[in-house]
Amino acid sequence: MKQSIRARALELGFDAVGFAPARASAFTRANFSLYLAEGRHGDMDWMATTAHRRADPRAMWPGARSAVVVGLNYGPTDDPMTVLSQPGRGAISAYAQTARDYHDVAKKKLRQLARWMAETFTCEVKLFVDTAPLMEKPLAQQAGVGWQGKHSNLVSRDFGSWLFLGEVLTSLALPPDVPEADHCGTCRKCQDVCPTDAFPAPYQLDARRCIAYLTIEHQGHIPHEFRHAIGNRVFGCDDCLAVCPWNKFAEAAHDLHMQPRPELNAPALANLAALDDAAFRKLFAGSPVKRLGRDRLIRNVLIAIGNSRSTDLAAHAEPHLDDASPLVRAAAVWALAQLLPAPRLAAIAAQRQPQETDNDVQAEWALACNAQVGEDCREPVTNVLEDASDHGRHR
Ligand code: B12
Ligand code: SF4
Ligand code: SF4
Repeated sequence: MKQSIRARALELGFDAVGFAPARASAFTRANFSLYLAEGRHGDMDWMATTAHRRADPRAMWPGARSAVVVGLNYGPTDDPMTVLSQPGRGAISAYAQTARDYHDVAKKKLRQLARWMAETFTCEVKLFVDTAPLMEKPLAQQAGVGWQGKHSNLVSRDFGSWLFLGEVLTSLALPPDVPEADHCGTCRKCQDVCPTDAFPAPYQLDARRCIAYLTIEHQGHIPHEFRHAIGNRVFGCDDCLAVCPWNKFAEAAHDLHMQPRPELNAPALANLAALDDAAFRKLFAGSPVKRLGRDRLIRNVLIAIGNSRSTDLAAHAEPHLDDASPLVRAAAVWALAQLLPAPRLAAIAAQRQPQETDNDVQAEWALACNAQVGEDCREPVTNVLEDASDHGRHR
């Protein structure tokens, strides 16, 4: 039975398949409780509200006996970190550059697998990809698909960091595969590369500090503490995944839907800043970026513009002082404060600040205007002006 399920899953285009009992270990449950108790989930309230079901697959579905865990390879063709040294461009995480949203691609294949299992073995099935209250990574480790590395994501010996996960839970009692062992050893590359120091300890992530959380999940203003570290990352972050030495075994994705779309690879910040709602929807149709919404993307783009050290890009930030969204206006104020000399900023503030009705944006203006000229963040702007050939200095 297992062999034919595995064969069917591979035939449908999944790259990895494993089997595990449909339950979470006491260790996993304890770690999840600690995560919530420490508030590491930030404003992802849905993690806490579904905690009971999320902590154990059987709390969600008491009839579940086994999990068929699948992995879909989205191995990028280029190093996702190359764009980080191109400050006039936005870094979109590799998982969001694919031709189609992995949720849709994996769900379609999982639906076919689940239906086939139900018909062939007369069993009950439920399928999951990412958004359901199920802890997918520990389950995938139990199923032998990989191990949870020190960055907390699943690492595969065959595909490195680049596997999406999905599952079919079933009422069938299938013999489990051998869980994968930890192969991190003494390596700590992922911990060391993290720009925001988001790992309180190896294997543990404080999502509130993670750029993926700040740029994708966080609804409000991006905390000042992290704005410089975000650099030009406008959607997600791949750094801890990209540096993993196990990627030397990774292969570029072969599923056509997992191929990168060129227009989402390092788009110019100036073009992103110009997107209105309709253009945003068009560009990101079929991409996970669409769920972010135009306002939060522009918020992120303005942070990246502020970090660009390019005075040319200030012209693309300034129109956003009139944006309908306070989230966008606040980020525009911050971006201009990073790029413009103090007298120019003061002149704009004199025009705009009195009309501003939102308290948060007012606070942003106050901070921007009180900041001392010569502060770290402004010094390089002066350098750029002195050396006009040096457009877009690296962070
Ligand atoms: C919430 C969430 C996020 C949050 C929080 C991530 C997190 N680590 O908690 C944010 C927004 C930050 C995020 C970011 C990303 N995510 Co995400 N995310 C999820 C989601 C929905 C839930 C994860 C979860 O349950 N977290 C709760 C914590 C407590 O669980 P945990 O991370 O497994 O933590 C374990 C370890 O801490 C471990 N532990 C603790 N101490 C110790 C000590 C030792 C010795 C050991 C061995 C273990 C250990 O125990 C905990 C429980 O198992 C899953 C999908 C799902 N339903 O599972 C996708 C998922 C994890 N995300 C995914 C991806 C791709 C990403 C990003 C790479 C996207 C990007 N490029 O921007 C980043 C990676 C950031 C990172 N380093 O984790 C993929 C990962 C695929 C994979 N190969 O693992 C998933 C599985 C989605 C999918 N279906 O493919 N994500
Ligand atoms: S995704 Fe980026 S910010 Fe988040 S933990 Fe990894 S390296 Fe740090
Ligand atoms: S970078 Fe090193 S420590 Fe981090 S997951 Fe990969 S092997 Fe483990």
